[in-house]
Order: sequence, then C-alpha cells, then structure tokens
Amino acid sequence: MSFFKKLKDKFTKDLQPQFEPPTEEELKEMQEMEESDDSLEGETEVVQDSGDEIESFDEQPEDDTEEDLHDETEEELEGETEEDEDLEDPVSDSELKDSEAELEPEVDQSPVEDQEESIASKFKKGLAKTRNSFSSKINDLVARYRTVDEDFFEELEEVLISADVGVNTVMEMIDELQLEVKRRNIKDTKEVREVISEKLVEIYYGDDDAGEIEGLNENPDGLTIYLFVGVNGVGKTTTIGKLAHTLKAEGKNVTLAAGDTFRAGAIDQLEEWGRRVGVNTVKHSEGSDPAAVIYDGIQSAKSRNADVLICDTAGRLQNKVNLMNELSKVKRVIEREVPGAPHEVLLVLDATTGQNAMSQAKTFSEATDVSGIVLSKLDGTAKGGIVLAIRKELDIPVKLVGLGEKVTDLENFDAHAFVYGLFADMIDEYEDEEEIES
Ligand SMILES: Nc1nc2c(ncn2[C@@H]2O[C@H](COP(=O)(O)OP(=O)(O)OP(=O)(O)O)[C@@H](O)[C@H]2O)c(=O)[nH]1
Ligand SMILES: [Mg+2]
Repeated sequence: MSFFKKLKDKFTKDLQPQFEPPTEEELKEMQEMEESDDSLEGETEVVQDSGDEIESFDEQPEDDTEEDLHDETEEELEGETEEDEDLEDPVSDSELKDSEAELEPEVDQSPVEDQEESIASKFKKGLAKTRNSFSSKINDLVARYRTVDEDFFEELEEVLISADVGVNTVMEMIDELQLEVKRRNIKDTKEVREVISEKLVEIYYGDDDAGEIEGLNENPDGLTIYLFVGVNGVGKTTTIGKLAHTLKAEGKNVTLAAGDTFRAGAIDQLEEWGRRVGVNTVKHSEGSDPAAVIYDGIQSAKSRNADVLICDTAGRLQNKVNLMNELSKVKRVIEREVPGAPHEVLLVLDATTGQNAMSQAKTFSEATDVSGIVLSKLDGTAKGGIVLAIRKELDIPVKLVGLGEKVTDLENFDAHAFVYGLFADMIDEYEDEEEIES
C-alpha cells in the first residue's frame, strides 16, 4: 500500500467519524430518542460539573498570614514546606480572578477521547509553519525537475538542511533515497515525495525500527518521578503544566515540586499552573535549596499516595557550573529517596533555537543522564526537521513535543503523525489524484 495512503488511513480516520453520515439504523434510533426523551437537560449538567472544578478556585479561602517567612538552611532537607492543595497561599482574590480570567479559556475540558482523536490535527496545526515552508519547497522542486537526477538530489539536500534536519542526517537520508529510487525504478519526481515521507519515518526510528511511540517511563510499583531540566525560557514550566493536565485526565494523582528557587516569580508560575490544572504544588521560599524542595515534594507525594511527582528546576543560576551541580544534587536526592527514580530526566529544548539546542543537549547530558527530550514550540518554527537531527545525532528519544501554548498542546512524539503533519496537504492531493484515476 502507498505510504501516503497508510498515513491517511491511520490519522484522518480519527478525525472523521463524527462527519460520517449516520447509518439508517442510527437515524432511526436518533429519531426515536428525540421523540421519546425530553430529559436531555440532565446531561448538560455533567458538562457544567467539570467546569465547576476550575471555577471553584474562586471560592477557595485565602490566608494572608501563611506568607512564607522561614528561610531554609542549605543542609536541612526536611525544610518547611508549603503545599498548594488547600490553596492557603498569599494570593489575593482579585489577583486570582485576574489570572484565571486570562488563563481559563485555555483550559480544555473536553473529554480525553476527543483529545486522543485529534492527535493528527494537533500535529497538522502545530507543524503548519514547517509544512508551509517545506512542502512549498518540495513542490517547487518537483515542478522544476521532471526526472530524478543528481541535481534534483542536490537541491533536495539543501531543502532538508534548511529545515534543520542536520547535515549528517540529511546525508544518510539522501543516500537511502537514492537507493530506494533506484530499487523502485522511480523516474518521476512527483513520486519521490512519498518516498521522502517514508524515509523520514525510517530515519527517525533507525534500527530500533519499532515504529512505536516512546511514551514516558513509569514506576510500576509506586511513585513515578519526572525531573525537568533545560536552560531558561525553553518551556519547562509550561510543559510541566501541560503534562500534569494530561496525567490528571488519565486519572493520575499528580504533585508538582517548585525546584526553580532562583528566578523571581518561578515558584508562583508553577503554582499557578498547579491551580489551573488542579494539582498540588510543593514549594519553599525563593532562594532556598532546590534539593530540599524536591525532598519535601517526594515526602508529600508519598504521604498522599500520589502516582506522579513532576519536578521543575531552574534554567539559569549564577553560572553554568552551579546549575549543573545543582541538578546533580537534585537528582541524587531523588535517587536516594525512591529507588529507580527519576523515571525520566526530560531535557526541554526550544525548537525555534535550531542547532543551538544541540549544544544545550550536550551540556546537560554531561551533567545528568537525560533520558528523553521534550521539544517545545514546534509550532513556532518553520524548521521542524530539528526533531530528526536530535534523535539521530544525540541518540536520545524525543518523548514529547509542544505544539502550541494551550494546555492540551502537548503530545507524545509520534514519527508517523509528525510526517503526516509535514505532508498533510500532499497526502490529500495524492488521494484526490488517485480517486480521479480510478
Ligand atoms: N508557542 C509555544 N509556546 C510555548 C510552548 N511551550 C512553552 N511556550 C512558551 O515559552 C515561554 C517560556 O516558557 P516557560 O515554561 O516559562 O519556560 P521555562 O523553561 O520554565 O523558563 P525558566 O523558568 O525561565 O527557566 C512561555 O511564554 C510559554 O508560553 C509551545 O509548545 N509552543
Ligand atoms: Mg520555569
């Protein structure tokens, strides 16, 4: 079967069920329901219920006297902790309302099933910039070269490099493409587009070849701990908020630990996310020892039988050495408190920073064993090819991708969905052509 067709079947089916015309039987059932049942109002109440969960934050009591006045001593890991659960933190009611008014529309309260169904559409939307740039270049190439020759491949090489795929990966890709084109005896450049899409997926998975989405590692018996690292501004805190939302929607009990005690406002920012998605945040005061915060986060999560603890960390300290030492210390505390943890050390990289992300990855990998990459802001770049460069040249799996600023804009990385997002226009066009032919 054609690869485009395969992707189309895999991803657009998900999007379409609601548009498929109902069968006669379903029509009959619907008619019967309309006639006999006028108690539909009861059902809409359920929807309102889920909204209440967010709105109820307005009603939480505030307590200004809980201001954190105690400074932490470096050595003391069992420090004073503040937890967010009871929302007894010193945020004024009006502040709370203001920030919620701003943030509330972004909270997606649609059922999880709906969110799963739209994975293809999320990748399609999130990769719009890359697709527009990439597919127009490919189409232009195909229009200018009718037959596949050396010059065609040379220009294709440039297109791939300009999409940040990474030079070594591009070389490998071009070699594979040339072999495949020969093997299939392809002469028409139009047909090469499909081979490119197929090879992109193959190149991503490499010899692992499982073709499986690599989800986050979990602790099968007890608390799962995810440690987030990355330089400032890449999207750590935002991703933690999104992930907490996803895990909570899966029915998991989640706690956050505010390990960025360095940047002013970082603790509040995480706490705000905790509030938005309705999970606890463990925090100390600004300037305190992050390892102590994480330690308390673990104790708190354990005592509540939480399923997952997500740890935020600073993106910047006085200097890089301090930052790396701090991360190592935090990781040691986690390892000591929960054997086998952290279950993921997730390095967040900003896709819009291009090749700079690669050098960040190298630095962090030296300080701590990075188990997976979160590639944020894919929606903000026309150079989404960075996914492949990261996977191939760092040999670290891209576990999650940020496809927008909404709380639901975080997805497990799926190379097939990624390639679907890149070629969506061509895939549709291709099908049209096929249909006309048949
Ligand atoms: N468009 C887009 N914006 C994102 C995405 N992820 C994060 N951002 C934005 O990136 C900015 C920085 O995000 P933060 O989560 O504060 O980054 P951070 O790594 O925690 O930064 P520090 O706390 O300073 O270390 C925010 O404005 C986010 O809204 C994404 O996937 N897409
Ligand atoms: Mg942050």
